[in-house]
Amino acid sequence: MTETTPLITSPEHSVEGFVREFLRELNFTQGTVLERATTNDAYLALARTVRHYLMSRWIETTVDHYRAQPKAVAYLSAEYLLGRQLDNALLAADLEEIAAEGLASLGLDLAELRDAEVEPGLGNGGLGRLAACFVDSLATMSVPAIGYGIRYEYGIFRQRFAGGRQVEEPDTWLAGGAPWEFAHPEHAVTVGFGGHTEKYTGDDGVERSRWVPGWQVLGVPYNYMVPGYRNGRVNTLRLWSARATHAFDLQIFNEGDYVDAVRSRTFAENISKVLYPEDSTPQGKELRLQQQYFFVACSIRDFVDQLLPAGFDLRRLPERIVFQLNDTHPVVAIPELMRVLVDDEGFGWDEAWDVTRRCFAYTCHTLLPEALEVWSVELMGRLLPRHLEIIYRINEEFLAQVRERSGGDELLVRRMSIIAEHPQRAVRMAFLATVAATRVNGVAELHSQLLRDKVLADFAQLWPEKFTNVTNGVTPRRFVRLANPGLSGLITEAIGDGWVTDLDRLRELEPLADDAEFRRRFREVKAANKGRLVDVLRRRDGIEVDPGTMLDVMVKRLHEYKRQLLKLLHVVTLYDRITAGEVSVDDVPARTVVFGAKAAPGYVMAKEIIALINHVGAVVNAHPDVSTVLRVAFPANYDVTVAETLIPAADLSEQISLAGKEASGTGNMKFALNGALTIGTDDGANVEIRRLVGDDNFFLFGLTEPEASAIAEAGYRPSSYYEENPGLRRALDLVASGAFSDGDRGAFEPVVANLLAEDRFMVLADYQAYLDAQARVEAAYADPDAWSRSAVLNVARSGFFSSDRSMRDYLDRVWHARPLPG
Ligand code: 26W
Repeated sequence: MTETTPLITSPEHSVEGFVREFLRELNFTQGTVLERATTNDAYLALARTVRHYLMSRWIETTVDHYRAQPKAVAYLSAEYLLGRQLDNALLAADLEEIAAEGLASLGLDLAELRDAEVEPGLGNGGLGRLAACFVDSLATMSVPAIGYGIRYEYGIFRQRFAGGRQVEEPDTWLAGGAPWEFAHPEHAVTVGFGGHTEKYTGDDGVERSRWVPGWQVLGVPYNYMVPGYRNGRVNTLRLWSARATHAFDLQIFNEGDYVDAVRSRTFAENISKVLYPEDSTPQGKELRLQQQYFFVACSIRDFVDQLLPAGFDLRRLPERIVFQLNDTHPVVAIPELMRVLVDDEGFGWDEAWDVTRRCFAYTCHTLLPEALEVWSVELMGRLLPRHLEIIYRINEEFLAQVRERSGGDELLVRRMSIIAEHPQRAVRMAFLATVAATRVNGVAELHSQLLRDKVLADFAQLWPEKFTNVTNGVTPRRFVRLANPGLSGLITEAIGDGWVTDLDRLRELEPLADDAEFRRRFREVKAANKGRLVDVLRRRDGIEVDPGTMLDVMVKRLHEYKRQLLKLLHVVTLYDRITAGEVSVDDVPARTVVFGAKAAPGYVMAKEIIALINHVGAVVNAHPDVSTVLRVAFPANYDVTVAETLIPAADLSEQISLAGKEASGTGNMKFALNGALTIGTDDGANVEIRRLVGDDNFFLFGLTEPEASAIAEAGYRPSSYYEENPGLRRALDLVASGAFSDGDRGAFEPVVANLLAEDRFMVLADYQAYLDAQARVEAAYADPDAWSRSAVLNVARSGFFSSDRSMRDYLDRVWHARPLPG
C-alpha cells in the first residue's frame, strides 16, 4: 500500500486493546455481557475480535491487487479442508499471548474457547487439505491469488461407530454460527442450467449458437480470510452458496400449492447443500455436475466482473489470470470460458480458443482409473447443452490435429478422443483438461512419471512439454508451528524462527542430531505430545492409550489401495504369535496401533474393513496378555483437528499403499516433519521422503511399481501366498474362524474371500516383506536414542515438503506469476 493513510485503523495490539475489542464484540455484536455469556458467545466474540486485527490487511491486500492488476492465480477446487480457523488467525496476527492473557484477565480460558470451534469440513481428504495448504502458502508468499469453491451447508459427514461399524451423521458445521465468513449477496451471480441452444446468424454474418437455459439459480459469494504469516497480507477464499432466484412462486402459492411454490427454491439450494463424500469413485450423479458447473460459472463471472477493471480487453486475459484446475472436478470451466468469450463477448472461435487454452493448468491427483471422472453425453447434453456443443467442437479440432500428426491413425484418434464411445458415450474430463491446459502436472515424481508413461501416455507423446511435476507440500504454519509448539520451540531455540516461512532452514538442525542433549529434549517433546494425545483421546473418545508405548499411526481415508488391511494383518499376526506362545510379551516392544479413517458411505468393502479393525481391536485390547504389549485405538471422526494432535505424538508413520497407487500422500510429509519415522513402500512422495531423509532413517519394504505391475501383468494369484506362508495362513484363518467376531465365521468372510480371490492391491504379496520391516522397526525402537537421532534427521531433511516450495514450483513452472509484496 502506498504511503497514503491506512483505510481502516486496526485495534491496538495490546492486552488492553484486545480486551476492549473483545468486550465490544461480546456486548454489541453478541448482545450479551461477560457474566451471562455462553462459551459459544465468547468464542464468536473472540473470533470477530481477531478478524478485526486482520481486516485492514485484508482490505489493503484487495485494494493493492486491484490497483496493481498483477497476474493472479485463481485456484478452482470443489474441496477445501480448512481445519479450525482461530489458532491460525491468532498466529498470523501475532495475537496468541495477548489473547490468552486478555481472556484470562476476564476469567476466560482460550483453550476452552478454542474447542468451541467446529472445523469447516468442506473436503474429503488429501485433495481438499492440499488446497487449504496451498492457499495458506500463496497468502504467506504474498502471491495475488484467490481460492474459489463451494460453501457446502453440510461438509464431510461426522463418523461414529455403532457395534464397530461406521455410521454417518450430517455435519451441521454452521449451526453454532460462522464467524469467519462474510456474505456478499450484492455480488451474486446468476447461473443457468438445462434448456436448449438455438442457432442464429450474427450481424457479422457468422453462424452462431446461443444458450437458452431452462432454469437459473443465484450464486451468493461468502468470503473467508486467508491470512499470510505476519506479512501484512490477507488473501481471499470465495465460496459460493446456491439460492433460488426468487423466494417462492407467489402465483402458485396463491393457488394453494405451497409445496410446489417453494419447490424451485429447495431445488436450487440443493446445489450447495452437501459435499459428496466420495474420494475415489465418482457416482456420476447429476447434482455433482450441477455443483461443479455452478461454482466455476460463478467464479469466472466473478473474476471478470469484480477483479478486472471495467472494459478490460479479454483478449489479454492470460496476462491477468491462470485458473488452476484442482483435479477434474472444475474442468467444465474450460467450455464455460469459451461460452462467455464466444456467446457473451462475441469473440470468434479461434480467438476465444487462443485465449482459453492459455488460461488453464490442470493438476491430476489420482492414479486409479475409476477416479477419473467421465460425464455421459446424455447428462451433459441435458444439463449443459451449449457446453456439450463447445466440447464437441474442441474435440473435433483436437482430433484433426491428432490425425494430421499421426498420419490418420484412427485407433489413436479413438483412444485420445475426449468423447469415449464405450461403455457409453461420455466426456472424459481428464482428456478435456489435458487438451486445453498449458500445463498438466502430477503431485509427486513417481506419479507424474506414471501419468506420462501410462495414464496420459498418448498426450505426453503429443505434447511432452506440457507435462511437468510439482511434488505436494504441507503448510508448516498449521502442521508444525501450531500443531507442535514443543518441537517448534526447540527448533526456534536452536536455529531461530526463520524456518516458519523458509522450511529449508531445518537443514541447520542436522548437526544437532549428533547432540545427545538435543536428542534428549527432542524425546521430551515427543513424550509431552503423547501425553497431550492421551488426554484428548480419553476426553473425546473414552479411549485409554498408554503414552509409554510406541505410537504406530495410520490415518488417512479408508481405501483398499492404502492397505489398512496390511496393517491389520500385522496386528493379527502379533496377536496370533503371542497367544500361540511363539513370542513372549517380554520380547515385544509395547505398541499402540492408532487408526483414523472415514469410508465413503457407498464403499461397502471399506466399511467392512473398518468393522474388522474395530472387532480385532476389541479382542486384542481385552486379551489379558496381548493387551500388555499391543493395543489398537480407533478414534472416530478423524479430521484436521484430530490430525493436529495425533501427528506430533506419533513414533511410526504408516505409508504402506501398493506402489503405483498413492499419487503422493501428504500425511507422510506431516509425520516426517514432526519427527516420526516412516515405514513405507516406494510409492508417491514416499520415494522423495526416503531419498531426502536417507535409507537409514526410513523403513522401506515391498514391491516397487514396476514389480507390482509385472506381477499383475503375469497374473497375480493371491492364494499362492496363503499356501506358501504359514504365518499369513494362520492370520487369515484366524479372521475367517470368527475369532474376532464372537465365533461368527461369516462375519468377515467377504474380506478374507476377496483377499484370497482377487486382492487387487497385493496385500498378500507384500505381507512378509512388511512383517520383516516391522521387525526392523522393533529392533530400532529398542534404542530410543538412536531412534530419536533418526527422527531428528527426518525433521532436518524434510524442509522440501513445505507447500511454500510447492508454490514456488507452480509459480516458476506452471503459472509464470510472482509475489506482490505489501
Ligand atoms: C469422487 C470423485 C473423486 C475422485 C478423486 C473425488 C476426489 C478425488 C481426489 C482426487 C482424491 C484425492 O484426494 N486424491 C489425493 O490427493 C492428494 C493431494 O494431491 C494426494 O496426496 C493423494 O495421494 C491422493 O490420493
